[in-house]
Amino acid sequence: MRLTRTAAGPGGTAVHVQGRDFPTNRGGLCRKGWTAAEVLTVGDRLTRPLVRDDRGDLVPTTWGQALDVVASRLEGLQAEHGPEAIGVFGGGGLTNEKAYQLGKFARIALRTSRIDYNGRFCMSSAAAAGNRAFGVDRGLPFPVTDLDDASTVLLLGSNPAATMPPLLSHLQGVRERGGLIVVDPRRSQTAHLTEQGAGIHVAPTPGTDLPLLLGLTHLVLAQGWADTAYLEQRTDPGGLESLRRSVSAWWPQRVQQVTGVPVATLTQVAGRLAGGDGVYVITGRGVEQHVDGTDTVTAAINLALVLGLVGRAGSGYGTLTGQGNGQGGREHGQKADQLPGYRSISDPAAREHVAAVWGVEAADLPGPGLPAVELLSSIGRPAGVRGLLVHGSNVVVSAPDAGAVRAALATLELLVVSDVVLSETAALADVVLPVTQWAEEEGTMTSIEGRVLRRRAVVPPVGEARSDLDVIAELAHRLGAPGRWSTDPATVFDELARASAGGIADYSGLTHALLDSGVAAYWPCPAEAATDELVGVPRGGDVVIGTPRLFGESFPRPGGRARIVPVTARLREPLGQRDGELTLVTGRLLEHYQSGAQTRRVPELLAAQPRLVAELHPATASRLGLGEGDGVIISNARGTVRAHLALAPGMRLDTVFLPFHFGGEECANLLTEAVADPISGMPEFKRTLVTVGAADDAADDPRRTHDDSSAPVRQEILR
Ligand SMILES: Nc1nc2c(c(=O)[nH]1)N[C@H]1C(S)=C(S)[C@@H](COP(=O)(O)OP(=O)(O)OC[C@H]3O[C@@H](n4cnc5c(=O)[nH]c(N)nc54)[C@H](O)[C@@H]3O)O[C@H]1N2
Ligand SMILES: Nc1nc2c(c(=O)[nH]1)N[C@H]1C(S)=C(S)[C@@H](COP(=O)(O)OP(=O)(O)OC[C@H]3O[C@@H](n4cnc5c(=O)[nH]c(N)nc54)[C@H](O)[C@@H]3O)O[C@H]1N2
Ligand SMILES: [Mo]
Repeated sequence: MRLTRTAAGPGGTAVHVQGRDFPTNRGGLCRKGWTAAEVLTVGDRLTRPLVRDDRGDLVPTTWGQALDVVASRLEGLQAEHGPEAIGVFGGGGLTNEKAYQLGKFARIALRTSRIDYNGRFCMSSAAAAGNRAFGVDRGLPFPVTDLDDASTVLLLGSNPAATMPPLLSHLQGVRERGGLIVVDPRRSQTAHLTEQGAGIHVAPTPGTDLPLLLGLTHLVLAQGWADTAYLEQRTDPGGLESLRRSVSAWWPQRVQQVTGVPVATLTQVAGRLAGGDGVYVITGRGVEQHVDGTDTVTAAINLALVLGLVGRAGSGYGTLTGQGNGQGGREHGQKADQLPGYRSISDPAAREHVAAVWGVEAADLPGPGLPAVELLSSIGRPAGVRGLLVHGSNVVVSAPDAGAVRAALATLELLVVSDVVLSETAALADVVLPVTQWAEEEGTMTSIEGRVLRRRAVVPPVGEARSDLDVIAELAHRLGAPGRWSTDPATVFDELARASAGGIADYSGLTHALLDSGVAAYWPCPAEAATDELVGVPRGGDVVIGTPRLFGESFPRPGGRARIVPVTARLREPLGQRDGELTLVTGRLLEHYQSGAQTRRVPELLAAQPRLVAELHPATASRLGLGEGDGVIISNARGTVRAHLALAPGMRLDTVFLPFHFGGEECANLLTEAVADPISGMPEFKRTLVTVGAADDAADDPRRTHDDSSAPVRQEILR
């Protein structure tokens, strides 16, 4: 069945969203996908540049004036305080072309090292763990369709029933075979489906996945289930011994004590993992967004390596990518420490190569900058940024300790936000630039499986909206930047491909034209792969080029072997809850996307989830004297959030769940702490201590339940 969805498009053009029959989604879309056309035409879509006037209002202006203001203030700030006074904040929703151009713009037009992006909140711990173990970070090193035949999947901290419904069809088989094991402190929709399918739901104390994984590895080793032949052949020498030492203290009873997971469950899970072919270990944000996220993912990888799963056909380790271009967004240089092609900005050879493509001297490229949390908290500090350009993130809602972020942004001397709507962050800006989005522009995105996909324009841009590529080029010209600044996505892609040549994420064999011809291209896809030695393996009618499966022969590390990095668990005081405190776990709802900037503007989605709902176990609620639907306040030293209560028997007694999709007083990140994993820079979104209590009556006033931060902007000027 082909379903069609229609929405009146800009200028009356109707945009139809149709589920394309594609190997990853098989014609299916999630609810956000079906309503995606409506995001193009939301009532308050930004259509003209806005500049803040003397009275503090954002008023419409021309592109020429807005860009002149931005360029002259950037120059002024840099003349006074040096290049590092300007920061750039990108997004994993940007196309590959935009992400590439933004990284280049920061380094050679602004000459600042201060660039990072929201992927730091999203993929960075799994990326860091993958890099150090395998020498490469590609979400799934195998096509997603490989999961169809799995016999056992250990899914750690991921809730695809809400966050990636099309993926569920690939887990359908393993679920029916009773082989799905979901690790999540709450009974998420995915955990619920798992239990229905006779799989296992493991509900550890939040933030104890690392000891849990060390405990599973301990059991595997103790039972003699390690694949020693694989370890000998495919991993660095000495790895097994160091691993054995690092897990030796994690005997099952101790793991039970720390994680709350019964010994019998641990034994059952370890047995399933070791029990045959078709075994996968997969991580999601639930285990990654912690101060020990990199080590936790490393422990998951070690478990997969000990079992000999990685690089063996029909088994493996992977992480489920987040945003639309979560994968491609982390390859082309918007990361603080990165140059295009997933190269390191600290590597002299990489600097030489990329500088040559950009037409500058390697010595002129800045070094590594600050990861997102540090970048934001540098604002207002002596060497901190004084001006910030934001492309594709709504940090006022999505960054940890959002109250402090809002206060810091207010002290900036210049905040420029390019967005499609007046997000909570854009509402604070000095200059707001209206940009084009998905169906209005050409470009490429890279999927969870490392497949490079073309995104095509089907409707003209709304109003005066322009691509981020135009914004970047116009500013680069005004700043007198060296190099070429094309606004044509195909030309930018060609340059990206050259810059990536020889890098880890090598796109040099690809062009828009080649991708348009319908090939299924997986990176690394070097020039040779696309021309002389094009390996045409038919798959679903497509020609496959590049590398659909990594690690079959070797790992891209010195010696070609994977590395077992022994990790240990610091005891993180799961018992640190004082009287009355609960652990706040945050996550996602099916109907909303991220900060909600887009989905809260789609009536169907807002109607389905209009306000912040806190989930609490009925026994905990009754202990606190609270009932279904009650107004509650959730607070800690950083902030206070208002929500309404839903009784959820699938919650642990010691936790409360909040989605982070709402702004204003309903913003879960008012409570989270700006602490980050020291290796990856990923913030601790999934474990925060809070107290929950009844709200006063005023909280039930419906007028208070929605963020109103865009109110100062006169609606008529947005037409
Ligand atoms: N509907 C919807 N879909 C989305 C998004 C969205 O905003 N809305 N965002 C996209 C993006 S950017 C991303 S990154 C992905 C994220 O996709 P997921 O990783 O599935 O997302 P989350 O809901 O953040 O977290 C998953 C689960 O982790 C659990 N969890 C919390 N703390 C812990 C813990 O300590 N240990 C364990 N084991 N689990 C824990 C939560 O209860 C939650 O059910 O989704 C993508 N898809
Ligand atoms: N408590 C808590 N907080 C979290 C998380 C969590 O699990 N718990 N998850 C984290 C994760 S995984 C993520 S990915 C972040 C995401 O959080 P954000 O970075 O805030 O992501 P979005 O809400 O998608 O914001 C993207 C913005 O870019 C705009 N936009 C869309 N397309 C374009 C474009 O082409 N160009 C430009 N310039 N703008 C565009 C959108 O309108 C929107 O305002 O949140 C993080 N925050
Ligand atoms: Mo994400």
